[in-house]
Order: sequence, then C-alpha cells, then structure tokens
Amino acid sequence: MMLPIVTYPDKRLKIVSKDVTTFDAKLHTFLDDMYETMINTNGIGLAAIQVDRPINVLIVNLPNDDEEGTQDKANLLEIINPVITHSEGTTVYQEGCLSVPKFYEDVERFESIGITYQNRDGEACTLEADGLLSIAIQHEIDHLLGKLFIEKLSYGRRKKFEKEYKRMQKELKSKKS
Ligand code: QAP
Ligand code: CO
Repeated sequence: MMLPIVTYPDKRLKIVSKDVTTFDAKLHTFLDDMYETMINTNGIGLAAIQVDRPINVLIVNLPNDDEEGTQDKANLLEIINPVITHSEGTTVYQEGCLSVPKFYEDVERFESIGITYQNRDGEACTLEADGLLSIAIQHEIDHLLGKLFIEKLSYGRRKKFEKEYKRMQKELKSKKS
C-alpha cells in the first residue's frame, strides 16, 4: 500500500522518533509499505517519520552502479534503531529529499560511518558504510532526530531555498484550483 508523504513545512517532520520494541507482522507490513512508497516516488531512502510514523525505522535502496541504475530489492537495507558508532572524514554531495520535493543542494556529511542497528526480525547488525550509502544513512538518521537537510545549509542558501520553495508551492496551488 502506498502511504502519503509528509512534506516541508509540516511540523510532524520535527518529531524525534522512538525506538522500535516489537518486531511483528505489523512492522513487516509497514516496512513493505515504506518500500512501495519509496520506489513509486523515485526515492533511494525513506524514514518512517516521512510517512507520519515517529519510529526509528529507515530504508535505503541505492541504484546499481551501472548504465541502467536499476534498484534491486536484493540491495534493500531495512535499518531499525540505528546508532552511529564511529565516523571519519567529510564529504559533500548534492542532496534531495522526498519531503522537500524538487529542491537539491550541497550538504556536508561524514565520509564514512559505522552503525549498529536491528533488522526486521530484531537481530543485532553492524554496517560499515562509505560513499552514497554513508550519505543516505546519515540523511535518514537525521530524519529520525527531526532534522531535515535544509537545516544544514548556510544562512544565505537557506534563504534562497525558502524563497524558491514558497514560489513553487504558490504555483502548485494555482494549478490545482
Ligand atoms: C535521501 O532522498 C538521500 O525532490 C533520499 O522530486 C539524499 O530519495 C540519499 C526525490 C541524498 C542520498 C543522497 C527527491 C525524488 C528523492 C525529489 C531521496 C523528488 C523526487 C529523494
Ligand atoms: Co529526506
């Protein structure tokens, strides 16, 4: 089932998510719904709070590193209750977000991270990530903390964003009516 995506400036995106304690069929259905929602909206990462569930759940499914760039479900990561255990270096990447449609801007992140987390069955896992995977996981963990990538922009870039985004929302509204 597709779930509606919460978009900025909705205040629900600022909620700090809570840990998952029950790893049951309901959670599995929710993870499947998150996946369907992410794929059908051309996303590569999604946090539960973006579909109005304030729980520490995120998914990432990077495109293949080839011509087609297809997203194989075999590469889907379901990350529950993540904790960053270590980090190294810095990197800059032009990020976007399904909750901030049609806006992309450079953001600085750690280059590589290590995390502990649980999978859908509640089993303890560890992961070392670098490159786009590291960036995606940090972006999604920020969602769990109620943070959006636009909050990491410089004052000038943030002002430019607010102006562009307001103009775009006005346009969308005038097209609807
Ligand atoms: C987070 O972002 C991310 O504006 C996932 O119109 C960001 O999937 C991971 C999207 C940067 C790694 C690097 C955004 C789709 C998708 C849009 C997304 C849009 C359609 C964003
Ligand atoms: Co996002």
